[in-house]
Amino acid sequence: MTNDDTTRNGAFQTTVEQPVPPQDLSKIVGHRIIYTYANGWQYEMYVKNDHTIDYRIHSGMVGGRWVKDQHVDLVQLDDDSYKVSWNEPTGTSVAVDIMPGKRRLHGVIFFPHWVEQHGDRTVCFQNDHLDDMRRYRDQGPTYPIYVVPEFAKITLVEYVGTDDESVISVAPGDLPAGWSDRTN
Ligand code: FER
Repeated sequence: MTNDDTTRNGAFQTTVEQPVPPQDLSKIVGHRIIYTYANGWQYEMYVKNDHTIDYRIHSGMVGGRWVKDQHVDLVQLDDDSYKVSWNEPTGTSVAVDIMPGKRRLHGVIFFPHWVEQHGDRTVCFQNDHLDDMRRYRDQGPTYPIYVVPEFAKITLVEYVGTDDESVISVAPGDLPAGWSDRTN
C-alpha cells in the first residue's frame, strides 16, 4: 500500500472501531461557493473556518436573507465530499452535501411551519435580529416541518482565505446587478 492510499479519505476502510475517515478540510475551508438549487433558489456560502459559515440567499423563498457567524458541523465524508449541517435561531435546520470538484451539491432544508407561512420575517441581516428570530421560533408553530431536499449546481468556487469579514459584508440586494452570476 502506498502512502497515498493510507492518507486519501476515499481509500479509508471503515470499521466499528474506527468509523471516522481522515479529515482534510483544506479544499472547503476558506472557500466561497455559489450554487443554484433545482428549484431555482440561489445561495452563497462562505466557509469561514472549520466550524463557522457566513451566507447570503440571492433568490428563492427567503431571498434577501443573510447571516454571519452561523455555527456549523463540517466533516469530510470522502474524496471531494463534505457535509455542513446546522440549526438556525429561527428553528430551521439545514444539511448540505458539497462536492466542489464535481460542482455538485445536495441540500436538505427543514423549515418550521411558521417560516413556510411567514418567510418574509426571516428576510433580513439575521445578526441584527437574533432575539426576534428566537421569539418567532419559540412562538411557532413548528409543525408540520416543510422539508426541501434539492440538488444544486455549484456555479462558482473560489479560495478567499479564512476568517475574512469582508467576504460577506453587504446585503444580497446591495450587490452590483448580476454579481452572483459570475461563474468559474
Ligand atoms: C443552504 C440552504 C439553506 C444554505 C442556507 C440555508 C448557506 C438557510 C436557510 C434559512 O435559514 O433560511 O444551502 O446555505
